[in-house]
Amino acid sequence: MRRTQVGIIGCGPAGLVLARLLSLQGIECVIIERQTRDYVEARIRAGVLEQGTVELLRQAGVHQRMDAEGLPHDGVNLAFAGRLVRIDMRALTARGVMVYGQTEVTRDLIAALLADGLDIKFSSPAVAVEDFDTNQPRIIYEEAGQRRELRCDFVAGCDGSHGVALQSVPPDRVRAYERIFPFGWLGILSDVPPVNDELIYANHPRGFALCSMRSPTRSRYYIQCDLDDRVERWTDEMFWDELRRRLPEEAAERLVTGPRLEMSIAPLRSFTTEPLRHGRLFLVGDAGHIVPPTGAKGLNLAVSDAYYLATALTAHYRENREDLLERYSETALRRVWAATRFSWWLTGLMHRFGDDPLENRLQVAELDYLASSQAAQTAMAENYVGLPFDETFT
Ligand code: RFL
Ligand code: PHB
Repeated sequence: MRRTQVGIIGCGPAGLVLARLLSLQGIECVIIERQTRDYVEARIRAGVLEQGTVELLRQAGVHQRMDAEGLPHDGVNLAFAGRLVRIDMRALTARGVMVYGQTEVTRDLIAALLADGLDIKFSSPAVAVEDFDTNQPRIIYEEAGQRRELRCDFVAGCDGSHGVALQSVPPDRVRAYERIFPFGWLGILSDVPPVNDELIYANHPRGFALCSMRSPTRSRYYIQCDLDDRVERWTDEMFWDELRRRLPEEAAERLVTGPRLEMSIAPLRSFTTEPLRHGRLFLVGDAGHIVPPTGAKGLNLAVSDAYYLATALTAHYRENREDLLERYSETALRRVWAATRFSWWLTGLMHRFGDDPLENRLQVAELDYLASSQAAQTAMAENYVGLPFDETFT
């Protein structure tokens, strides 16, 4: 049976950042990942890094490609009622965001960890976490069809929204808060230049639209769709036509279209579990909470959770301290709830919820206020660039 200090389930941003921060402190860990390396490195997901995430990746020494290829953004745009309003994040908060795909962050971290000799067991699904109320929790997993065990000091459940870490906890010890939004996002990735050099979030009576990007030659666009919609129903042409209709005229005229590299539908869901710690099992990232993608918080929360847990584990191994491990759940959750509130607010402001035209008038009234109020813009900008990490957590 294999032994390690910290057993990490999941090779997404949460597991990878945690492993990197622990390795830099000389704390031994092993990652157990269900999928192959190719699969993990090809997954297309989030695209916007908060300033705190960028700074953390720099401190972790995985920033070379991000700083060379990422696109720093100082502003973000809101389109509504034929208008386009720019929120100048830099002027309002002295901070910004970086557009650099989650796919690239994942690749950079995997390369750095493997170069350091970290053991990542790909194609090895975890099936359960056991004995987490003792000092010797175990991850039960499969490797090449064989049942195996990893004995650990601590287990980090970084296994995403349907992971086994949370499922291993008896339901009566978990409090869950869930909201399923009555729509999804249909997304396209295409090698065409982005319609705008900054993101545009568009409120339109036909439904929400988002213009994002991965590089100066690769665009990522989303349109709100019904929950029961299917990708097979959409040709590329239909997608571009619908997107164009939801954008302000000046942007619609500039839109360059092309064939899809990928098209997929993501449902919008908010889900938070409390607490994020069960004995020696810690939930990190999507394993403990999901936010709707409006506001681009999911990946950034995975990173801040990983930062807090790495800090707490370092204090445990270096200084024999338990206080930060005890504060992990409460500290991480405060940031999670702040981002959940922001994502819920922006989702509510920008999407079509039903047929009642009153709703869109109220949304436009709020957007109008936002356009005219520096206080309202500052509040939005502070949340968009990312709220600060808790500085007392040291
Ligand atoms: P991840 O990235 O889902 O990684 C979890 C990892 O755990 C593995 N795993 C297991 N491994 C071993 N044994 C098991 N039993 C396992 N079960 C699962 C999985 O294969 C995976 O490698 O979670 P993490 O690290 O917490 O990171 C969170 C972010 O990935 C997530 O918040 C965002 O990507 C959410 N999200 C988006 N966020 C945005 O801000 N903007 C977006 O546009 C956006 N698009 C998305 C998304 C999430 C999606 N999911 C989860 C389906 C699009 C999709 C499709
Ligand atoms: C993306 O580029 O995929 C993206 C950007 C901003 C969001 C969500 C997704 O709010």
